[in-house]
Amino acid sequence: MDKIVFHHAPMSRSNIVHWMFEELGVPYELHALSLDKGDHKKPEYLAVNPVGKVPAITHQGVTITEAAAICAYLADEFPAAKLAVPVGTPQRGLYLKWLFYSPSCLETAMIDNGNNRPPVPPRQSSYGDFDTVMDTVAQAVKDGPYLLGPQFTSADVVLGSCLQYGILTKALPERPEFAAYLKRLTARPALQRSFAKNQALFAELHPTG
Ligand SMILES: N[C@@H](CCC(=O)N[C@@H](CS)C(=O)NCC(=O)O)C(=O)O
Repeated sequence: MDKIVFHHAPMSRSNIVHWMFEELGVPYELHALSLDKGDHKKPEYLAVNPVGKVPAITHQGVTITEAAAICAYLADEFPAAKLAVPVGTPQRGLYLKWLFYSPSCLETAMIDNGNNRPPVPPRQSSYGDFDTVMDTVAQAVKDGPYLLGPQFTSADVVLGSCLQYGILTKALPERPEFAAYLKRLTARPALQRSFAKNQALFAELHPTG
């Protein structure tokens, strides 16, 4: 298999992809960056991703950015892990819908809310209005255990990460449906491993004293 290089800054959006790798259990070469030290704006990394943001992966000569796209790509590349809904399956459309909904609607609503941005007219907004997004996500996760029912997919990695971050930073409300869903996600050994590894990596990159 062609080597996958993972350009990763711990405790950032690239934790989403880190969790994905833990779920997949596939090998990769870690290229660790410190956002605090500005590694992501250095020429070596700008040659990989000219936007200077993480995450990114490089595989088979192609660099892929955007956490959700990377997770979707990896889920398709490694079908044995069953983190994607295969083409030809009716649920595939729902799977893609949640993968796209998270960055384009949930995350945007979260960032607007967290920064107290005045709402734009709902017809122009990609997500409509904040309360509708909250109700939509609550409805989607309330029965569970996952977005697509019994199957855990990369859409849970993407949307669950956003939800977890938003609640932690108080940019999203604590709703019982969110709490129950996050409890199910944080019980996953892959997420627990990812969190522990990212804490250790962050400490290694940012020694104190
Ligand atoms: N839309 C991108 C956003 C990536 C992004 O904004 N990453 C942040 C880390 S959380 C970053 O690299 N920030 C550094 C900067 O912009 O200087 C994705 O979902 O992957």
